[in-house]
Amino acid sequence: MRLSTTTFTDGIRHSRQARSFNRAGGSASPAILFAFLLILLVAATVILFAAHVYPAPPPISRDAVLVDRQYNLTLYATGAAFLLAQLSLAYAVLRFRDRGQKARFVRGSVALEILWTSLTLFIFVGLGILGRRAWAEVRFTPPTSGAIQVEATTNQFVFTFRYPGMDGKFGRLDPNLINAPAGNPLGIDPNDPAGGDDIVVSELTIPVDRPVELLLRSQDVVHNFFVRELRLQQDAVPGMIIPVHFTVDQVGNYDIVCTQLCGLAHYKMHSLLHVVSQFEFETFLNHQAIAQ
Ligand SMILES: [Cu+2]
Repeated sequence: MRLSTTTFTDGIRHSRQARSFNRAGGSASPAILFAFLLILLVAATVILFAAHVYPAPPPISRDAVLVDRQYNLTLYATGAAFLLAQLSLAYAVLRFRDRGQKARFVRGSVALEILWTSLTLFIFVGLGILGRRAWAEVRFTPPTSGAIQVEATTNQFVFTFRYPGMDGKFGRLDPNLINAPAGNPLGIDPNDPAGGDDIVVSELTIPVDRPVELLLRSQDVVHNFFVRELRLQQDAVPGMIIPVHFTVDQVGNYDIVCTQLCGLAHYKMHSLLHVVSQFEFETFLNHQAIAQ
């Protein structure tokens, strides 16, 4: 009995010693595991981007090339910051892991705070200034002379495009006259002579290598005009006419989609952009003028 009591208390003392030894020495495994997972995550992210797993379709305008350039620049700058931050974190986790040492309160460094805050500010403002050309030129500068004007009207859940016709003038619109089943989805006023030759179609046809100015409108909620190959995504807002302009340098057919969640059938709000030769464009206009 005496012997067994001694063995029991000895056992407790030994296990307490073992625990305090562990506490004093810390444990490396959680830190190693965390650092390993972090490096794995960073490597997987870099490989995903570098391998171009989801490549964008080739750009079809000069502005689209500028957007791509800006995108890559932003990706390199933020990618470098991401790599640096995550690898530093992995290093810090390993270097300052629990070795049984006492925790120490660190106030930080004002100089370092100022340095990385101004560096971040400099990089972000710099990227914004560099990106201004790619983004603002399409929207805030007028198109070059001779641009073809096309009006793009959105509503749940269709795109409608209007060409001004031979007179080069759009007819007056009256919301009270909107009647899609009767063939007037835009509400063109029949009493305005400028509207008599307007061409209204559900797909956008434009000539290659000619500047096009698109006037975006919406009849109900906020929609969006997005063509991946143009790298152009612009909201259409009710009550506003939003101009954007571009020049496509490659013949082809491209998808136009709405990227604003505009209602239950948003997923099927879709149209097509046909980029054709100047001759085919004129033929298209003539055919439509006769048909309408
Ligand atoms: Cu929509």
